[in-house]
Amino acid sequence: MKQITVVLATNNRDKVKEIKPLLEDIGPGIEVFSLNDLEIDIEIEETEETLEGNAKLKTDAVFDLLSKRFDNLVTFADDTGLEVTALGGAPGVYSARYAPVPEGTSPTYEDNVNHLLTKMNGMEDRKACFRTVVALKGRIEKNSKPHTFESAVEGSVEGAITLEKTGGNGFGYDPVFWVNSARSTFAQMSIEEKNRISHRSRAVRKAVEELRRILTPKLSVF
Ligand code: ITT
Repeated sequence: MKQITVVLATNNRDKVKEIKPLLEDIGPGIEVFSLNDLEIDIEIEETEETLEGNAKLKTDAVFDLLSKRFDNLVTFADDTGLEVTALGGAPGVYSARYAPVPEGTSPTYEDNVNHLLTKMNGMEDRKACFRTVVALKGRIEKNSKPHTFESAVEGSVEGAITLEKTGGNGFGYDPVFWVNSARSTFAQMSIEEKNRISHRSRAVRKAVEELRRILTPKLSVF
């Protein structure tokens, strides 16, 4: 089987740490790289209003950049949003840019978490949901012909926003995201524990199934 290169179209190293172990068992002959592994510095502006739209922007940009460099290429992007019921679904697609900061700068994880806690001060309804869309775009040789494909899958997890930060692991909003089924915040979990139940792992597992299906050669019927 030909070597297949999967490139994770993200600049977020925390995401890469979670995604890579989930991609290890797609199959033989598959190598997974992050943009950082390939020393690629590309800033992709997230101009769409949906997670799916933004995930596709990322796969499109990285696919265009690398399709000449790799013969059998799959680009893989994750766009994630935290949706808080009492805030009408905010910050949602704007989760990375939630806290107001001076023009030309980006909020840190801590800025965003503090802003969320302030916005929710005194609110009783703390229900929230994390949603991830994983987009795939690739071109591989299948049955001795070039085969191009695009797809998107989603994963989510229900929870609640805590009153204060708890736990030192994870990233982003993890210290304030209480997972009902685990009775703890994501920041109190190891990567392995988070990967058993998270929005991202659910979307990534669906993407892995999709990839296995796409990469399996069709049997000829005589
Ligand atoms: P890329 O676009 O380069 O992938 P990003 O950090 O901009 O990286 P997103 O737009 O998908 O990624 O994520 C929006 C923000 O949501 C992110 O910056 C974190 O603050 C938060 N976030 C994403 N996944 C999370 C998770 O699993 N746990 C906690 N917070 C998360």
